[in-house]
Amino acid sequence: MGKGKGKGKGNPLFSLLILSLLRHSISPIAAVGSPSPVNIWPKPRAFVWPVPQAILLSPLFTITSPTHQYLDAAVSRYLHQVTTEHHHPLVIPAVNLTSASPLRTLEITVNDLAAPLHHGVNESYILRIPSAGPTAYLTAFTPWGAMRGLESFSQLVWDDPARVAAGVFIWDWPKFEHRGVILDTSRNYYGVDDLFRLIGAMGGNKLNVFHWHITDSHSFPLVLPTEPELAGKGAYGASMVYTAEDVRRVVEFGLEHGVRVLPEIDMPGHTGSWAEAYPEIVACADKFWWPAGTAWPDRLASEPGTGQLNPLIPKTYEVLKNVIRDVTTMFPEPFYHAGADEVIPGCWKADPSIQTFLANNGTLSELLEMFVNSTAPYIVSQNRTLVYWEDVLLDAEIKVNPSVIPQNTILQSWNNGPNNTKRIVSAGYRAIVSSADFYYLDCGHGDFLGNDSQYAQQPGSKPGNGGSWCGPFKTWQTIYNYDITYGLTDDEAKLVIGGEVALWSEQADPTVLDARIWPRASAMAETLWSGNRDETGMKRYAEATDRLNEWRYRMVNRGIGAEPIQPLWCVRNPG
Ligand code: CP6
Repeated sequence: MGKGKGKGKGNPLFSLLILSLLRHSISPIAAVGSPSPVNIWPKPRAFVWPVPQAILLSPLFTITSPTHQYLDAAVSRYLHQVTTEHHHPLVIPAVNLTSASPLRTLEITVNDLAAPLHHGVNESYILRIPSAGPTAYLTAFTPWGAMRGLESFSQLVWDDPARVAAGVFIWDWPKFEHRGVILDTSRNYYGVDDLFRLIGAMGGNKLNVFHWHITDSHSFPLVLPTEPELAGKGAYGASMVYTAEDVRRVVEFGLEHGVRVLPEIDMPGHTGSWAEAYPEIVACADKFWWPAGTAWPDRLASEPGTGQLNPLIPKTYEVLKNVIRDVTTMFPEPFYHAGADEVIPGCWKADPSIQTFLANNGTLSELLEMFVNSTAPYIVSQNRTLVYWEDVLLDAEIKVNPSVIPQNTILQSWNNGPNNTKRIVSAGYRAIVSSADFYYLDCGHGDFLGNDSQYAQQPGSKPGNGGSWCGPFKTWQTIYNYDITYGLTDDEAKLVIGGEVALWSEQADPTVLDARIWPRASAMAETLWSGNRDETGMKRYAEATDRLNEWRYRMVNRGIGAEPIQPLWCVRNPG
């Protein structure tokens, strides 16, 4: 692989000039003459291909780029991919080869090599593949934008010998800055290889945040240097853990794919697993605390005893200080997700010390407020931006006074029925949208025995035990159609930084990981990158079907077990 600086095209003023000219000359969603299935998923903002044709990749094809630790890794990977992938489109594109000699070089220019992979980093790129001439050009402001452009280039390559769409001009940038996937590694364990496969596929879909829901009530798989007992006793087993070295490798892998790794240590609820090491700081960790014969409440994940940290005990904060310090040391990511979802009244009420507090006119909300007040400032002091689940502000029963939540905190909505995203942004907070009605990938797989279930009424049936109650299954179309800023004013919509699909793992583990996530997460990826509407403002999902199907086959060829979205027959019998 050759290295070298591009010439004049590295000049930021030159790029700015192009950008501003383009801004006024083409419609951002114009896609001229793009015959399916020459396809980029997610669809670029501007894709101009006036005369569809292709050019062979030279056997000596190479990619040149400025030296950068992570971009170098991406360049090697993409060079290997485009020269060996030999993707055979389901429908052979009716595109002639140009008579020009093969493409020799993709020349990458980056304006700001020092830009860190942080929230809001510029991910735009311009890709030009001429119809003649030995060189194609990829220009980006940052290495992360260059990675997005490399992915687009790779998706324009097909066949053996490899050829690439030629006479193409692409200018592309994301609609939403935060585009993520949540994976829960507590209910079931996933190996580091599974996480790599997930992060790799995320990069391919231009998703940029891996929200790692590491710990929960069921297991505590993260080995912390100063609190090793939490995993030592709380993990499923000595081999079912993530060491500091594992985390380092996951974070590095993310950087090589333009994916941030955002850790969540859920608290004060969802902490039953902490009681294996520290029973004294966890309320209701006893498996049998729930009153015999009563139904589990809705919205409670199926679990042994949720466990909630006891805010009244000083030892709680001694442990937490170590946990938070260790996590911020292991994860360089400037966002820190501190959970705060689903704090259950019955759990705290079952604890004797808390009963005394309540008997003296204390309230459950005051307890949560005490907890947030004693932890949030410490997280902020570690130079982190806090992320919490919406419950901390919006729960019907246990919520804090907004004054204890720093104003730059980001709140993640998941109960979108009452339009909680609107409530979050009208309180002035930024929001990440993970509506269970659209973005929960585990839905439709659970033991659905809630009160509204047909089975609940039958004699002898057990009360619902939670699991994933959020059926039905969310189809890719449901996900694709969803507008995360629906019902918001323009000003409110500006506070929505993006969305995350979630795979909760009560009924998922590595055997089903790929198929539960892909290609449904791809549907969100396109909606958040370039939207779900065509140039006329209509939802483009009929047109998206063929492209998603093609992209799904390409993912499968890349080793991702994405599930099928239609029978092959549809491709053989188009129209
Ligand atoms: N675990 C945690 C969960 C869920 C949440 N938090 C969850 C709740 C309802 C459904 C699916 C998942 N399993 N820690 C809510 C944010 Cl339907």
